[in-house]
Amino acid sequence: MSHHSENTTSETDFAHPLSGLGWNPRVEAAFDTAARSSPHVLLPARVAEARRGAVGVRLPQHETAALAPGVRRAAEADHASAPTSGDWVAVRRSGDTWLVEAVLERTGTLVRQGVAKDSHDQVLAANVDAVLICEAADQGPNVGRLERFLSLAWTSGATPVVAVTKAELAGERLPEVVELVESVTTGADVHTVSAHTGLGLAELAARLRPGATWVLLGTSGAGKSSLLNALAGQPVMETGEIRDDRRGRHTTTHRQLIPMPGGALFLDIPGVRRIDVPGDESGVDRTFADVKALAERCRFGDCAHGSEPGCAVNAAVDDGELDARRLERWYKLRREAEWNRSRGDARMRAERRKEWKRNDRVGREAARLKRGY
Ligand SMILES: Nc1nc2c(ncn2[C@@H]2O[C@H](COP(=O)(O)OP(=O)(O)OP(=O)(O)O)[C@@H](O)[C@H]2O)c(=O)[nH]1
Ligand SMILES: [Mg+2]
Ligand SMILES: [Zn+2]
Repeated sequence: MSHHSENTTSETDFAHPLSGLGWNPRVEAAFDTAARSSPHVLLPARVAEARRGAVGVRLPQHETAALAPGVRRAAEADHASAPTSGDWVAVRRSGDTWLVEAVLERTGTLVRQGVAKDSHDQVLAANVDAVLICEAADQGPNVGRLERFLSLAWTSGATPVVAVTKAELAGERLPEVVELVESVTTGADVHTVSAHTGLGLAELAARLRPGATWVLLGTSGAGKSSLLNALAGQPVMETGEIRDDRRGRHTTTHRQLIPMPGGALFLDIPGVRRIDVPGDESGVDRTFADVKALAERCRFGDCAHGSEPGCAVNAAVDDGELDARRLERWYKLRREAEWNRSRGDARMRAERRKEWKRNDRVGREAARLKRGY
């Protein structure tokens, strides 16, 4: 590249080809580290869709990449390390296929905890800056669910933003719905939007910084894909009717990364019915920051908010300043987070034990071979 035209060439002419996918100095540094330690020529790419054993990447052109043996082994040992939507990866060309050689270090990871006995944590989205939680105005709102989504979002390290969707369907109830949503949304903004009438879209669009990655979180039928289409100004995702049997239809069946006209990126994911709070109380406490702040004003540092004198939490409930049900939900989610953490620890112990046994077997086998019988 010649430099004599410096005066007439703007900096953006030299923009990285991946800048439209959220490429930034942090990712660049992570990629350089991966590239230096590999004997191959590697290229950076972003995962748009994760499939079984392969990923759809953007380089920026769409390609399918298989997992290199090292990445595959790591993914088998720890499912959470498998490349997932939003991940930055280092790929290389091998014959006529692409191979993912490394998954670059993540920030802002939305993880759905697996609490069933043999389930694994599922990384829903990697490298997200903001989580847009969608709650339909005509179906509630369900504040308990919202608190769960908020807890998950806070734990991810990304910024939660709440969208009250399908606003026009709430009719006269809209102010009441929004007020209820706001009453459980501490420290996050609430946007009232309608994909059909266009209400609130400009305000929301104004928040979408170029290069920032947003993930949509909400139940099936909450209007996530419709909102995405409305923000994009054109159909980028399929949307669908909600089925009457209340099971939802899951119009969006796999996660997808969509670059938006203004330069932001959106990860549309299938609706989530139930969210277990992560085994990390910090997200829950952040969600209930208002209640936690009250608790810090109790007379006794170890106040259990029972019948202790000088309990600021109970005083707030008595004054009608704090909804007793919200307090109950805080306790419940904290207990659940604790329980999930212990489950996670137990699972990790069991996995480690399995690993030891395996190594032990391999060791015995090696010794047997050495002895020659
Ligand atoms: N009246 C009205 N209907 C809406 C609005 N937004 C979405 N809908 C409808 O709600 C239904 C579900 O919308 P989707 O965008 O497919 O919902 P989703 O959250 O992406 O659902 P999944 O992909 O299954 O997770 C569709 O019938 C939409 O037309 C809105 O602002 N107003
Ligand atoms: Mg959808
Ligand atoms: Zn107290």
